[in-house]
Amino acid sequence: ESGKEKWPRGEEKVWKEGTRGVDTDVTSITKSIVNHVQTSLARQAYNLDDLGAYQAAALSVRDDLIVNWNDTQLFYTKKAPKRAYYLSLEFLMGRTFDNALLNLGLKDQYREGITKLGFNMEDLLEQERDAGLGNGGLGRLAACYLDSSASQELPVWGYGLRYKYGIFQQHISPEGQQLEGPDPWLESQNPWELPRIDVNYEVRFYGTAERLEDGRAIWHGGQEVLAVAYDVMVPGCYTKNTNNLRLWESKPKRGFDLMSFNAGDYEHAVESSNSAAAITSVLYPNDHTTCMFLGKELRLKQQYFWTAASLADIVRRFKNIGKPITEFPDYVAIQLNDTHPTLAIPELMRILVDEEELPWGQAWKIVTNTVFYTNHTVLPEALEKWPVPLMENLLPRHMQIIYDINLYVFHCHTMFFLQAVERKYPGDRERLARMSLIEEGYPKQVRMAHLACIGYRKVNGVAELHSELVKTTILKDFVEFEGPSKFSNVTNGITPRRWLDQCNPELSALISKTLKVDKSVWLKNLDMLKKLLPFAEDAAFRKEWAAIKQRNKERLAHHVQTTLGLTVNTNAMFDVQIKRLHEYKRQTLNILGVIHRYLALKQMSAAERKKVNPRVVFFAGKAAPGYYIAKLTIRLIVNAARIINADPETRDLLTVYFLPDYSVSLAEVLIPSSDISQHISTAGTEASGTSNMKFCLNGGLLVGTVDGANIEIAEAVGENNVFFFGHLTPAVEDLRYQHTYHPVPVEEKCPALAKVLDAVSGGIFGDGSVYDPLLNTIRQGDYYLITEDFDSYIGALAMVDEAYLNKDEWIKKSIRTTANMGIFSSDRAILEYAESFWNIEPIKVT
Ligand code: B1N
Repeated sequence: ESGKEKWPRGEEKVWKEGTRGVDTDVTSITKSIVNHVQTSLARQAYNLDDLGAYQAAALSVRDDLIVNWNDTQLFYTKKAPKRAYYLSLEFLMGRTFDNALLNLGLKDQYREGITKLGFNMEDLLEQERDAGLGNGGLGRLAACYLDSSASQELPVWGYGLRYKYGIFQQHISPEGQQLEGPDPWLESQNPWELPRIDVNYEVRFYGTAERLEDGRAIWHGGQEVLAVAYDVMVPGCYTKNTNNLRLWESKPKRGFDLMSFNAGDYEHAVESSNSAAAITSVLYPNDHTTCMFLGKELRLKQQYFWTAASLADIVRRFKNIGKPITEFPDYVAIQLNDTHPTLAIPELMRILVDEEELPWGQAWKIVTNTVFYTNHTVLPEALEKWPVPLMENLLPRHMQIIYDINLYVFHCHTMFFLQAVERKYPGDRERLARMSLIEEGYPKQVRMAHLACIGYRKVNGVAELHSELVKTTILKDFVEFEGPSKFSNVTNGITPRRWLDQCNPELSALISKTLKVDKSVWLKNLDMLKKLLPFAEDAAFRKEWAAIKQRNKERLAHHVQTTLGLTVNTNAMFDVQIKRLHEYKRQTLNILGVIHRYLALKQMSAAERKKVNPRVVFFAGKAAPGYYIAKLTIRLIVNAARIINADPETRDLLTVYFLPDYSVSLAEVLIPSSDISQHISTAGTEASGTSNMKFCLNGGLLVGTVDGANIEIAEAVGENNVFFFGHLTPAVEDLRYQHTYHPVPVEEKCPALAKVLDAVSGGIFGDGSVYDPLLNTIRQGDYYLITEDFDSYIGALAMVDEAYLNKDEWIKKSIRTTANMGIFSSDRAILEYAESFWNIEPIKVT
């Protein structure tokens, strides 16, 4: 990578002749596949199954990716542009094969070649396992940003962890309980990564930190673990630029502890090697629930292991350019995806002060000019805090540095942090305590968001409302202290490659045909979708549009039939809510609404039922394994579905499905089939949401609260094309206060909801008492305000029914929605980061 060596060795002509390009004709492709069958897989035509054929085809595509990847990295090294690094504990990549083929523009050729070899493209695509290295939106956002960085030719690398087990597999027991199984995604070999055994760093834990006279310290003793790099190629769309996602795997520094081994202490020898390997063995399956990490040393170990290895790698690459360390911020920008990598601040300080021997003030200036922080949630339970005793034990030097930052770091390079606060607000002890990096208590805790907020150059939220809330709630004191200029917004985005072209190829083709523009153009300039607007008035176009939606519904029905053996009514409206199970996301509101509908249908005469719109409701999503109420919600959905779907009086008009094991790949089938999708969080709780954008891009209409990116979507597509309901953010605090101090029984507040709750308690879906803990969250306290929003929710769904009766108008709404979604491309978002934060520019590999 250094690019300094003389090359090539030997005869340049011989090297040139041997250099491989990217094969684009069908014959070269089939040759390459057969070659991989024979040599890489050591198999033969007569015993090749779909899995083998997939692997051979994947290896063939991988050869092309490697060529582009290599050229890109060499080009970057030579040009030495400023680079940005995206540090994220989660990258929810999903499958790679289809995406790579589309981005390389080789899908048709591969399809032809694969057919000639006697296989079916769709079957091979199904062989690939999802890379599920994330929980939900935050991890998928990181994956979309990588796709956009490469597609927009920006020099951006991702850094993450190579978990041996990704997000757990979800099974649903016959009683409706979620059961978790491991996700051994690396069981069959992964063609999309390149092991880089030679790229490795030692990472230290525990031990002691000895302060020296000159302000430096020496950290020694403890345990050393090896971080080994695995590189995942990230191809841009219709460009040679292929970026890198570097994932770290932990390994024992030596195979095992030889001393103990020789002394006959085999157990101790193996134990220490196991504890090193454990660091990257599994993704933590909790999102938003930091309380579930509390005191989890392994999670803190993951965070440090990953930040330390990534920073060592970044610093080494910078040093290869040969510039003085003071110019670090001119060549490097580091974006921290939430507070998970906040240890980057004390770690970079440690490198600069202890190893590079810079004075503290100069080091601090470098750090605060390099690092940027994105906040993804204002939920108080999600704010990371680490117990001081745990930190002191695991990372003694970093704890010293954090204390130093708190007390001695001059803010704005002139004063100590707390001293500066004290001076600005004399005598305001409360404020001082609120703002300190250390929260008093037993034990004391380090507040990672505060550390992030003083160590970073810019702080941003992920949608307009959320960025405002960050400034007025969790970081209010900091905004008052420093002024608002450091705080800004970049509204999230999604990649139209995966979330339109790949998951909805027919719609993509219709768009290209209608706009008379090749998809390689509009997929990278998504605002061009606006040109679809006039076609909403074109009856023939509407017919094609509707037919594609219908075929996507049938594709989903086929999927449900083959995986679950259930027959879905494709003449019904498809109503979808797919996301992590969480009280704030209010899947409970949805299922209670479904039950309300069911009870209403039961009351109707046969004649009345004839006028009702058939509806199929889909749910999918995982619950954190320790999140009892979320798991109970799944149980209610599954058992309600069982009874409702079996009722001969209503089943033509209402059915409910909980699709197990939600994943990126399942989302790709669900999203293009939706007529409506639900994004119904309590106002002020969903930072942005990104699946809302995916549904709307595919012409599904949005039912939602005035929250997160829903607001900006409505602004873009027109409020008459979305179905809003519920209280607004400013009302939430007041309502919660009333619920706590002046509670009114549900029967009075919302009789319609009370009936539904009584039906569930009464046992129409089996033993009603099972659901008491869930129903009591509504009856008492109702923190997420289901009683407050229920009536307007039911009202919104009634408006949906009415609107759906006029099919022509409905399709127009659908077309207009898609046409106006251009600004939610992650290309727009990543260019905002590049221009206003990182100060990096596109650089086209030639
Ligand atoms: O990040 C997404 C947003 O679109 C969602 O609204 C937001 O809920 C999500 C701790 C999180 N916020 N916080 C997390 C994930 C894992 C974890 O360990 C917190 N995820 C979000 C993208 O901006």
